[in-house]
Amino acid sequence: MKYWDEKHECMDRKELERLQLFRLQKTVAAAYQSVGPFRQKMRDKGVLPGDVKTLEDIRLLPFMSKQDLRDYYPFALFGKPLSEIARIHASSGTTGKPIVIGYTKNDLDIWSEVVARCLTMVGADKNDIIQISYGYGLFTGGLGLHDGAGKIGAAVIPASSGNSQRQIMLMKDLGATVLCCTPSYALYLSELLAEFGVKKEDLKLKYAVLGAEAWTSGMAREIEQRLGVSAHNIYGLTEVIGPGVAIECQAGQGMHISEDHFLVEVIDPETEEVLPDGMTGELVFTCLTKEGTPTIRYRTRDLSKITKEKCSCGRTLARMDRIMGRSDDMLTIRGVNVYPSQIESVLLDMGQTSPNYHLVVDRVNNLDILEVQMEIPGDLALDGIRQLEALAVGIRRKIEQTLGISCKVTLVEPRSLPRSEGKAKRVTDRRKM
Ligand code: DLL
Repeated sequence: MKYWDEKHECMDRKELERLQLFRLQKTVAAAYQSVGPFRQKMRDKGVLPGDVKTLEDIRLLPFMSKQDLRDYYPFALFGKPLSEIARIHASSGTTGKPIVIGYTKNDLDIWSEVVARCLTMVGADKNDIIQISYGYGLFTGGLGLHDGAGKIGAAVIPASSGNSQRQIMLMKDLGATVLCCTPSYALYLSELLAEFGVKKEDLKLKYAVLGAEAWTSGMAREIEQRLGVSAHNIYGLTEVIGPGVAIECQAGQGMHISEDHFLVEVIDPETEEVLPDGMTGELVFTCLTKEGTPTIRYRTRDLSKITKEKCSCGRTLARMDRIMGRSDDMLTIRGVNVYPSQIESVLLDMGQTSPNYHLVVDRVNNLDILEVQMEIPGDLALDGIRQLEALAVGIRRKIEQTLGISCKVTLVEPRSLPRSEGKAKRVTDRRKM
């Protein structure tokens, strides 16, 4: 099957926009009525739900941020009474209380629908065996993929994250054809496979559905090669719904956003001005059908750009680029803005380097210092000191050329950097400690 929901995935854009406007007006009116803090923000701006007459009028509405979800923790932004809430998910921030999102039964149905769309876009169907190695629990990855995989009728292996040895046993013995996990975990599993002497030919994997953290196309190619899969980038966030907001189809030219449910804008994070298609900025999402926690103009902090050109796969849904970083992950090192993904790209472009790295930023004598710790590729002999030195110098030069900042490159032993079963932690910023 090529499409899960051809009507909405291939809709004429004018028709799609009419549907979006209808749903937007309904969502804004409902939120105005049921969510006190939203009503107050609208009043502060002097806007009424009836002022939204065109899609552009969304610009009249206030933004919503993670801070709002913290300020009104746990339930004040819910749009329905608790008796109508069927599930609660949460996303933990770096500090303090998590943010909490409530889903009605209807929200859960829509979520499984969009994830079913995503899995179909990748090429999966009811004949597949889908191993879900995202964490099950408050994190949306496990249960989000689970319900969508169930909807397409596939056989689901709810492995959850962790216990990597067992993951490999399940994958091999049960003949999983689709692996869902974070890209860094997929890479780690590929290392373990090599260690246990399991070849990709011993597995039945065809597709990997990877997301929840930033990763580069270089890393995607590496995973494809190691696992013998086609790797697809899946995007989403708890505040919007969870995984399934967007995914790469088989054409691999960006991630299709399910725009009949999620209206996207790209803004300049500084001025908050809406940017034209094709320009990089912060993604802002409005959920057009979600009722448990109405989400209007949510500022994601994720940086990307979008195109509305029809894709060669036949879908008219807008496509977003791979996330290049988060505005709050951006490191400012001696005044230069640096995203971890830029360094990842440099490392992978060098060909012979392993994609396991960690960045340490510190301040010594009032000067910012960047250290790039990178594992020595397994195929380089540890005693080949000259070779190692040349590699370190090569990487340092390349980073300096690309980013315009100097750095120290430290090569560490293979497999010595911490591995993650969920989202990888790539940066230690000692300046903030
Ligand atoms: O990570 C939902 C998810 C689960 C997405 C499984 C994909 C697969 P949160 O924990 O709320 O939700 O984190 C959301 O993760 O704002 C991005 O910064 C980042 N993120 C998610 N997907 C991608 C991706 C889930 N494909 C935050 N590429 C988002 C880059 C991603 N970053």
